[in-house]
Amino acid sequence: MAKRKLTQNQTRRIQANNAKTLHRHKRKDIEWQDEMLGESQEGIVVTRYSAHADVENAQGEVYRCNLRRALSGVVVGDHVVWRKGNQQLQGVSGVIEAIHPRRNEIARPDYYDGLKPIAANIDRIIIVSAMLPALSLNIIDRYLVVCEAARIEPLIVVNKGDLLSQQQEKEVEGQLQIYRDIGYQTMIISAQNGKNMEKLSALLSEGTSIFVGQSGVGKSSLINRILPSVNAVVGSISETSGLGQHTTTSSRLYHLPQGGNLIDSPGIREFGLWHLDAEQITKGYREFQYVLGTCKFRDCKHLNDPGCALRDAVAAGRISSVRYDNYHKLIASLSETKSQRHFSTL
Ligand SMILES: Nc1nc2c(ncn2[C@@H]2O[C@H](COP(=O)(O)OP(=O)(O)OP(=O)(O)O)[C@@H](O)[C@H]2O)c(=O)[nH]1
Ligand SMILES: [Mg+2]
Ligand SMILES: [Zn+2]
Repeated sequence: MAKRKLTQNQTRRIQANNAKTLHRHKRKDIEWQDEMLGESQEGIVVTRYSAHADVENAQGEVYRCNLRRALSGVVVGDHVVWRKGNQQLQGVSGVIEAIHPRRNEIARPDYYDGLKPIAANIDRIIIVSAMLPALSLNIIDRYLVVCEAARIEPLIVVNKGDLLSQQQEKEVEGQLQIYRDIGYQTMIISAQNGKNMEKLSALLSEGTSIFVGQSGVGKSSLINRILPSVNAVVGSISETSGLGQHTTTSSRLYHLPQGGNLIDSPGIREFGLWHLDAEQITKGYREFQYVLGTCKFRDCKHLNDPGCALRDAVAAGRISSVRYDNYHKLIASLSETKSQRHFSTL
């Protein structure tokens, strides 16, 4: 293969991975012997760090645990079987021995680790965006594809509503209408002045919800607004790049006083979807499903193909042209990222 110059991103990833490997090499795994451990008990993973996980027992006590070797995929929200040690070893209190089967999971592809689960047993994905760093419908669509694939109900929120002028708010409402028209719930909110926060909190009282979205959109700030005692760390937006600074580094599950659980998650730099194929992406656009079967050709790519029912629906205004364009961008990015990935693993 011809030699290509590494992009800045690729160089950064290689360096980060190298540091991770060195860290793993340095770390000595604790060997828990059977006689050092108490009875098996049930628990739920409330935080996953690179080498450990915090597990909460039925009494609400949290213990830092090691993972048995085969359980490296443990994520926040996992129901696990674990055993408490009769003493702490290097600050660790026990060990996770098994994971109960997951009801569902959300995952993202990682350049080095393959498909990486992010969280498990989720009832609601709250896609958080904001005008600052930038409101991107493309990113919202990416998350929606993931929600549809995992069959988890999404809620689309635009945070930092306090920064919007009346005119801007009208514009954002117009963009959100695209999603309301196809059956998604949407809301403009503000962690700063509390706009619509009661409405949002009311929706969270059942099941487990997770905040997802780019770094800097205000996920942790929303956690602090809903649960002031938590005091989650909040970062600033970089003045030079205008981007968030990846402040939250591990997902964490909180219990809400009115019932329900809420997970804060780290912003993801590039939310790739190359673990999904074109067909799965197409299925992720729920409003396309009614027309897809009626294209003239079975292998219609919905671009310039004659007799494309999808394109006709866009022309007739029955399907949003923004969603249609994003769809094609997503399909195109799929092949680009796949070839990039091939390159980066060489
Ligand atoms: N004006 C305004 N600023 C907000 C609001 N919510 C959050 N911010 C600001 O946005 C910046 C980023 O907030 P965070 O809560 O750290 O964002 P995050 O989504 O948790 O970011 P990561 O942890 O990096 O993924 C901080 O400077 C917050 O003060 C809001 O409703 N209005
Ligand atoms: Mg955060
Ligand atoms: Zn078509």
